[in-house]
Amino acid sequence: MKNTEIDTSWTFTNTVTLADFIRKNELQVGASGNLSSVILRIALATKIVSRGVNRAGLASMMGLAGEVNVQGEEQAKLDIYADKVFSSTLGRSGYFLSMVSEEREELWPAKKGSETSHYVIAFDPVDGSSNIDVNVSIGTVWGIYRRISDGSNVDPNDTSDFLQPGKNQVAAGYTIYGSSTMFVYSTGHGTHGFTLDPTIGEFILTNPQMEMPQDGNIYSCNEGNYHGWSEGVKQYVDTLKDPSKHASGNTHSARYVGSLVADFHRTVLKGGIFMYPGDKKNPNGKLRLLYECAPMAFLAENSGGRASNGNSSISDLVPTDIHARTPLFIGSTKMVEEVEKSIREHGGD
Ligand code: P6P
Repeated sequence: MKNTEIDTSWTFTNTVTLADFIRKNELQVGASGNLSSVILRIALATKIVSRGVNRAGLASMMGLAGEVNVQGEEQAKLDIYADKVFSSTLGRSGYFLSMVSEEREELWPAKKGSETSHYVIAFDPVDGSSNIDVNVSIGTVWGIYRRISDGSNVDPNDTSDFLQPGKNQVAAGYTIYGSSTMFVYSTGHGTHGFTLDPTIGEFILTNPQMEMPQDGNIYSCNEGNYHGWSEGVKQYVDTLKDPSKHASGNTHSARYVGSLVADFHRTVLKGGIFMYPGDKKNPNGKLRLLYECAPMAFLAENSGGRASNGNSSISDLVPTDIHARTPLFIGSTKMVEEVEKSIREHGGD
């Protein structure tokens, strides 16, 4: 080989990294570049968490940390680890004024936040952490808003930056730590999925412009709560279990992982409906609006799906507090509309 030639055999063809894709999109939508840098920072944080998740068993990161979070839920060691990774990696970026985490009672100022920080971020560092010790997929969920406060200081009691409807998100996403680690996000221009190639440490574009099927035959809910559900929800689920009661006459399959990120990811790819309804004991259900339901609703809508609290769009709801809960019905538009109709006809509480 002449010494003027370079060996290009190592280059990959049709390999689009997250950074390539974000920069190309940024040019197309005339973005400032700040949001692009933020998303790449989030991707870095989830790569670090992914390494922790994959080594959990080896690094004695399994099991409970012996503490309880604001939700009254026992914290797993990975919850605390992931919360620290996110808060430090993103907090030092300078892009965020303040942050909210499922693992912390109050919002707190980002390390390098200032009046020049345009955004605030809410995240669930490890969703589904009860599945960690049994090696079932778990995930991180996040949503970003433009701040509406003047940014002069961060008062933990001033939650106005976070009490915005989900449709105000400038970006949202999740990372699923499963058989592979996938980064899925949207900035309002479609929902796109990337798979981590750990040999090069890059998220590679594998699912551009994800399109959720408009209808489906999979339903996902914890039927152990059936007797506490409203009549409308019960009647809808009954039609899914008995083809003679369903307008289509089709049979349906039940799939429930017990990790919102895993159940939602399957729903985006295969269609269907995920439901966490309210019940007699918890009328607002279990899932949190700000850092679980609103980001998933943003992603669902950007892939052609729908997300509802049973009566109205999740994306229109304004949280009453940073840890507010909401019933969630999310997935194929036709199926979400069916359950909304059943609730209207047979009662929703
Ligand atoms: P249940 C995990 O704890 C979580 O917050 C979501 O990831 C999941 O969808 C839901 O709770 C599962 O709740 O009551 O069915 O165990």
